Amino acid sequence: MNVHDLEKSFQDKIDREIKIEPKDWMPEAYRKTNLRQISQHAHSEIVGMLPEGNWISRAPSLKRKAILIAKVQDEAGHGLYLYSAAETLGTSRDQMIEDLHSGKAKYSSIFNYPTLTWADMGAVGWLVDGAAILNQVMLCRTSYGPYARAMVRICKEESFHQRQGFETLLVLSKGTPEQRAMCQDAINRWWWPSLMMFGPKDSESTNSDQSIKWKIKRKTNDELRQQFVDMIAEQIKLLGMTLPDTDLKWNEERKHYDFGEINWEEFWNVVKGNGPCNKQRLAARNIAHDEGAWVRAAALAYAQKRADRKKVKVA
Ligand code: BYC
Repeated sequence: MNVHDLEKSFQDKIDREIKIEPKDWMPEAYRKTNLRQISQHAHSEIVGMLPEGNWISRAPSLKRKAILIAKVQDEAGHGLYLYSAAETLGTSRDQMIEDLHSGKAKYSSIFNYPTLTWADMGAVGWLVDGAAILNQVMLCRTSYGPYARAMVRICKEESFHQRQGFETLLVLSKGTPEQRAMCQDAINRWWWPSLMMFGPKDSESTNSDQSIKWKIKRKTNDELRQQFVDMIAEQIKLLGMTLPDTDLKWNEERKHYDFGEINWEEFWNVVKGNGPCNKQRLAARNIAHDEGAWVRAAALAYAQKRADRKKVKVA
């Protein structure tokens, strides 16, 4: 088959909802787009452990601490499934990690904001994991098999994360005036950055058209963002709090909430590495990697020892 025929039968498979697997023929651009998105996603999970890890030692009770530790461990697991899925596209984990540590690779803008109070743990769970899960439910049906399968498991854990975030805020929303103020302040700070997680407007999104044709993405950035606004605008009523957007109102004609304009300058500034915590996040990852060198060396030495023992037994 020539390239044209290969491309035709590839698109035909996508159109018939047949998953693309690592050893199947795929256009180079499809491989690169998946690698870009999956590795960015993996990095987001790993960097995403930092803002929450910040509160493990200061959680207000043993129960909250245990829940937060479990959640942060889940994020580490998500990162590992995703690095494994990305490796099937022909790159090494070492290379991906090097790209993250050097600042070459992107990760979600949201993790470059600081977590200032305990209420931020609730807001991150409810809003950040809430935004992530909408995107990830769609990705359970993405066309690349290893990515779709990783997503199924991740979504199960992510929906627990969102509920625990909401419950944390619900408790604060019924607390003292100080706790209620802390809850509202966290919502105010995390609302707009959460909307930015879905990426630029469709008209500015460079990758969306092709990714939708290849069914890597099934919904556009704006469609998912609207779905998120509609969901949160209802859920916030249960908290008795408000969203920091005076333009937010139900539009009967559209059957959706209208909402205000996102500060895109802020978004691109954070994506380009100049957000409030970009430098701090990369420094923390680099330090953790350097300090973990002995663990990797020990694991490799142990694996070598086991392999040598096996060889002796076979001989
Ligand atoms: N931040 O053409 P577009 C989590 C970049 S973590 C930074 O629309 P695409 C969690 C984009 O990469 C969940 N960069 O791109 C963990 C592109 O640049 P390049 C993270 C962004 O890929 C711990 C350029 O802007 N989720 O759940 O079609 C604790 C143009 O954009 C962002 C995922 O990673 C951003 N927000 O669509 C708690 C989901 N947005 O690469 C929770 C997987 C855009 O061409 N990823 N850019 O140089 C996706 O679904 C898609 O990649 C996106 C962007 C929707 C994010």
